[in-house]
Amino acid sequence: MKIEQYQIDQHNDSLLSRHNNQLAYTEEQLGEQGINAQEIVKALEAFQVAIPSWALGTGGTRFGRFSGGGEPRSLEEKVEDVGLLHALNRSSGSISLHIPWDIPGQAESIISLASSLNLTFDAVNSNTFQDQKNQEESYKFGSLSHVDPKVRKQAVDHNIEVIKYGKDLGSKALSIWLSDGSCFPGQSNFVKSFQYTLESLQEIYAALPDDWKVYVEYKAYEPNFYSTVIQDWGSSLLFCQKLGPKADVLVDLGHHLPNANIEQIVATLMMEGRLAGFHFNDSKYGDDDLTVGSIRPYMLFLIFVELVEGMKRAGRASDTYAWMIDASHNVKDPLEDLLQSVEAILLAYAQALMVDRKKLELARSQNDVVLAQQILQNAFRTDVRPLVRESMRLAGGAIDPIGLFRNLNVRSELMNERGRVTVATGL
Ligand code: PSV
Ligand code: MN
Ligand code: MN
Repeated sequence: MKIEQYQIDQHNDSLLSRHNNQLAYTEEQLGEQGINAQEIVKALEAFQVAIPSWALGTGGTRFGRFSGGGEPRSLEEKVEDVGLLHALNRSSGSISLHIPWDIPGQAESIISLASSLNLTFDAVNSNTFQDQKNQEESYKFGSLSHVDPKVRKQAVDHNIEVIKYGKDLGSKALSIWLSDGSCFPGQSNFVKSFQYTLESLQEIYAALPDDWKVYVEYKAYEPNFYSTVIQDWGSSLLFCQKLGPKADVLVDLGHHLPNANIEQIVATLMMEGRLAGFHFNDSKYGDDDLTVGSIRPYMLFLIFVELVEGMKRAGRASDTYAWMIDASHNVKDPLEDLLQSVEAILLAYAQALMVDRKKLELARSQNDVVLAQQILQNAFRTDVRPLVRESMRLAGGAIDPIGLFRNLNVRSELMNERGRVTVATGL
């Protein structure tokens, strides 16, 4: 299944006059506030969000998995699915692989498939949170932090192998998320676990190519429920600082204790120049991996307010950070879900770009709390959907990606091609 440009153009033609009216109204509204809407549209066009290979199938919970039809059965089909997303929204131009869920056979043929769909390979992820068939040592009691050096070595070697796969594909970063920790008090020695992990990470760091980065992801709990070795941004930052300049902290929105002020964490990491990027998702309770913006869109906006400010302060373009979605669940079509997530990210970004920074700083300097809140909420309460649609249209994508996905019956086409009962590899 491939979406042709003429199908996108036809779809856009049918929506164009309505879209233009809405866009003109938004431009006028922004213009009255001295904001150049076209500059925001340009910034949106440049913002690319990577798609994780494991979000393309219906997700599971530990209670069960209700597979949808037409899910990708191979790495090639996963790349094709991301190609469909990118054709529709032009904002999902890369795929992130998880090894060994995805094993690229012939790097050249997978690269040529990806580039025919205008895709590149984002960070590669290692997996030492599950045992694989024929694996000698078990990760039941940890991997990089394990008390047994043989297990640590196996986990280090796996990460080095993942770097090799990534090198062949043109990736430039390794993402590490460890489930290491303990389920009960007394089970592990916090300090030894940290030090073993640091030694292991140092070996992996030494194997990084010069132009690579390692992203260190933290998570408060799960699957370990008493302690996690890299439990929060502070621990992650500490590891990164000890490792060196090629290590940065990766923030996954679902990996915090309830009510954590994530926007403040982001501001601090950016101040220190140690933010790698994001795993976007949303949650009500824990690492729920729900659609971005579905539960707490205001928090997402506040995070983007900090991201925009941090990027400006550092003089860094948005494409120098790693933006990715890390979400999947049981009840929606995974491709529609990803389109919704990308749209939510771009909406929050557009709103954050609208914030009048000068006025905000002035209000802050005068302790005008009411005005400061108003400035933020004025942006948050502006309907910027026409700007996001325009950025996709200008880039060659669809004005209404989900609408077109449905009009073209993409899911039933995929079911015809791949079968009704398919289960994508991954969690
Ligand atoms: C763990 O919860 C996580 O967020 C990590 O990024 C993993 O790599 C990914 O989900 C898949 O399990
Ligand atoms: Mn994650
Ligand atoms: Mn997670």
